[in-house]
Amino acid sequence: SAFRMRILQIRRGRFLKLFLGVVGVVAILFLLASHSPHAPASIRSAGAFMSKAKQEVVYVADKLGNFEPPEPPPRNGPGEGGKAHHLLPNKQNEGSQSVSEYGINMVVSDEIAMDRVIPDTRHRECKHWEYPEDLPTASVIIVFHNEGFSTLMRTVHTVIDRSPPQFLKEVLLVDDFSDKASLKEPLEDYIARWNGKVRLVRNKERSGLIRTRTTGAEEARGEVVLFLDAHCEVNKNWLPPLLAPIYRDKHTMTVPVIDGIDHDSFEYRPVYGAASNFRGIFEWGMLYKETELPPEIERQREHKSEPYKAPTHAGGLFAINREYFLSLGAYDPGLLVWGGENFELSFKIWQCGGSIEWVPCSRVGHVYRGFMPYNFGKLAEKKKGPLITINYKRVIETWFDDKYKEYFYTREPLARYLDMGDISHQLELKERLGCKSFKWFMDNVAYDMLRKYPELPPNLHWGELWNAATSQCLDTLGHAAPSLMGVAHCHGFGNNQLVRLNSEGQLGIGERCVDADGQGIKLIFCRLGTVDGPWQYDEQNHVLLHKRLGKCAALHPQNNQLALLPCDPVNNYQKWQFKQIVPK
Ligand code: LR7
Ligand code: MN
Repeated sequence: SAFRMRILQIRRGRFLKLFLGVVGVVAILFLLASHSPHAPASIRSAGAFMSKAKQEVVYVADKLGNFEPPEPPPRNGPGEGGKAHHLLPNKQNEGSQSVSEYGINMVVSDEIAMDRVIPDTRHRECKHWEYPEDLPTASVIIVFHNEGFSTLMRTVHTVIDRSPPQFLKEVLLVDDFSDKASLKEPLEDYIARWNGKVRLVRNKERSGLIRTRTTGAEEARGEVVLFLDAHCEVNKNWLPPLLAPIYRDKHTMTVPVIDGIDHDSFEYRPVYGAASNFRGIFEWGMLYKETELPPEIERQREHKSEPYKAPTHAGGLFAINREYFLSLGAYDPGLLVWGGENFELSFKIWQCGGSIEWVPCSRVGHVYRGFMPYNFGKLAEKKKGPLITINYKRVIETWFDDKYKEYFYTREPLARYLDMGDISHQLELKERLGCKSFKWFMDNVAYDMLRKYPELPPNLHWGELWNAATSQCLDTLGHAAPSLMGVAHCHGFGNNQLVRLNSEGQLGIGERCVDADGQGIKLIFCRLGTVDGPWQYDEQNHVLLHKRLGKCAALHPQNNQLALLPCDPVNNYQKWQFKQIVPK
């Protein structure tokens, strides 16, 4: 039946294309005839198509359905239509306070309806797709720690309102040991309105989002587990398109396309246009990135709106067969709190025989916060930064081949010294499941990533870049690129002072690069697809030469600003040394 469904979808597809062409011609003729800027005829034609298409589908199989809901009537009110909402002056203070507490303007959220209408951001083809009537049921799992009440509840409302009830087994809320009063009895009272369709379980201690998701999957009763962050609004007919690829193949994980919701105004806006398709990748420091679907893949697709394979995903929003997820060991239980779990699951799925598909016809809004409003609790004796890097290290040590591990340590040299704990169980699992190499993954799945993030040449030097005249260190000063670099007291923690010079002359700090021009020495975006740079370090004289401009990196004695000056190897203001950073 899986095979049949694919045929059906393809047939539907051809029909759709033909139809869209016909509609186009009809609409143009109509426009020519009526000179009307609006074209009601095309809408009527669409209706005709729907019934015609249904006959066609009924003829082929009686198992497909179109779950498209009726158009909601437009409404007026705060945030309706996905528009930005702004507070009256007397509420603005309270609003800003809530932003510092939640990373989200909860006063704005409180004024917006739970079921506000949001724009349908999907490709126009999407409303014509049909899906099996007997899709698997889903448990929508929302883990939360100290989230705002109305954003959490809006997530639940939209799931209940915009999912065909026969496919929604339950909404499972898993409380990761929140301490806010609003999330105690008030939450229990509120969800009672859904008569058990919304369930709540609570951790007895803080477990972090990764372990809490695993708990949710164990607890869930649906055939598919579908994870959402606690500050989402699912969009029109979001659920069937996520379930259909899993129906076809249980080893497929599906990912909706994420739209943005502004943390301050709640404006709902797509990150990408309806016809542009992106997919998840990463750079060698394991920062998550997205890149346009490679043209050679796009060309092979019949429809802009059909699902496509992707190397990885952002982490928060995805669906997977529950048994399959658990058979993969769910998430590595050694991963702590936040970060890297998206890669762990992605590599595991791909390398061990499954696949990941992004689904353009499933759209979900997510509130992007400017900062993380919570700390990592007792789980993190270490600071957040190292903890996330420890997660990355566990993941790459488990799933990368040696050659690729080296790229991670080149980009993140201090990670070599971090204690990642015991990964023997992960390696056993990889062995037991007979998983493929990382090279296989790179060659077959993530190959286009190298076009942006090529394999890295080794570092010749790395550490703090110490100036002999002032004993200060090169520092980004916490500014985002593009910006002027400065110097500051050497603190030994790395971070904004951890500088790497590779064998191709590229000077890097984190994922950014250092270059210079007449204005000074700058932190810039590295040129995608390249790993080279203009710098050369002279180990005898300790000068840092900018080869292209033929000058040396110098500190101005007067104003302590950085500049390129004619090289003067006896001038201490031009002498730099890479000093080893001792991991703390
Ligand atoms: O200790 C915690 N316990 C929790 O239950 C910390 C957090 N959480 C909850 C939290 O309440 C929220 O519901 O976990 C969920 C995710 O936490 P966020 O919203 O603070 O994470 P994020 O949106 O900043 O980060 C992204 O990366 C994370 C890495 O571990 C998770 O995978 C998030 O789910 C993920 N979010 C998305 O993918 C949404 C799209 C954003 C992008 C890119
Ligand atoms: Mn989030």
